[in-house]
Amino acid sequence: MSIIRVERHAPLKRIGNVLREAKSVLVFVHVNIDGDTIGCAMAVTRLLRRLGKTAWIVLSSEVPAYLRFLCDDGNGEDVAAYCTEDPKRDLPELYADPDVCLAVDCSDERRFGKFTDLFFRGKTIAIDHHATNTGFASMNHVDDRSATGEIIYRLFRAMGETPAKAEAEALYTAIVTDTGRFQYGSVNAETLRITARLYDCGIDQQAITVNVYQSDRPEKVALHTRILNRLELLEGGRVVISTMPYSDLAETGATVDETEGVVEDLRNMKGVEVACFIRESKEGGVKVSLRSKQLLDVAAIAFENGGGGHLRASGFNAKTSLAEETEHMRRVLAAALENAPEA
Ligand SMILES: [Mn+2]
Repeated sequence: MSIIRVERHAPLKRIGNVLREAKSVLVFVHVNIDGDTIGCAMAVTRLLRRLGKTAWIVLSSEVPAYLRFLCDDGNGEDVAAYCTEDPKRDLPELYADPDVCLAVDCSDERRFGKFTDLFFRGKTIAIDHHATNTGFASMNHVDDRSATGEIIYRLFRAMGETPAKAEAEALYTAIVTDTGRFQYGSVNAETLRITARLYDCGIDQQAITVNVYQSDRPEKVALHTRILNRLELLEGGRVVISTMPYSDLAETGATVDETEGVVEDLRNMKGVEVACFIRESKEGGVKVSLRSKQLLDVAAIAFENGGGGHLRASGFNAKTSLAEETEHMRRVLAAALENAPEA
């Protein structure tokens, strides 16, 4: 009988030692890339290269336009200098035999998209903050913090490293995006202490704000206008649902990552407890995003439907049609509200 040892709370110091001993590291991000996953990946990749390692980020989906500045070394947004979408072609030796495969902000191995098999070729490490994390790596460090960016900062410190400016900016981006600009209940004094340390590293917070929050394309605004126009209030205004047929993208010229932020806008309405955004996928089927305000555990709802996430922010994919899933979610959310605790 073989014993597979899985560690859920591997100390960051030991993870740091494994990274220090490695010659090559592949860093894995989750599909539907957000600021936390790519911010962590860029911070750690920059650090590893600074320490003389070969380090690359494996992309299973595109880096959204608003996050590409993280790969800018003063010569433009050079994603290809840090990331590969085809490691077999671009990094044949590393593809065949990586020392370490490190996943950041990924709750399970399905989050790598098509690269699940590649991940398990190296010594596997996962650093994550999702309560629904399955402990899929051989060394896992799962900590219920506001952003995986907080944990990666702590990894730097455990390794005795102070983030360089670009590394600190990547970590700040991870934290500011995953906390909804420091608004979520997951934010605490430690989040702000770590953020203060990142300021001490010389980050250009204004430049990050412009890149992340003040660079929307007109096509994105047109897409959000459509989605918001389609919203439906249910359960006395406590539930809001909106949808996006895949054809919206071609008709507005927007890209799929430009749906970012719309479900939070839906939740912003007074009286809404839970917001649900359902979009058609290119491959068929739908992606459902859920955000709650104060009462509902949307991680549980997502988990029951094969997805995962956080107490107030979660999602899942389904093979249903847009109309079927909308009807399904009307029922699921009405029932969940009925069982929710009182405000
Ligand atoms: Mn995250």
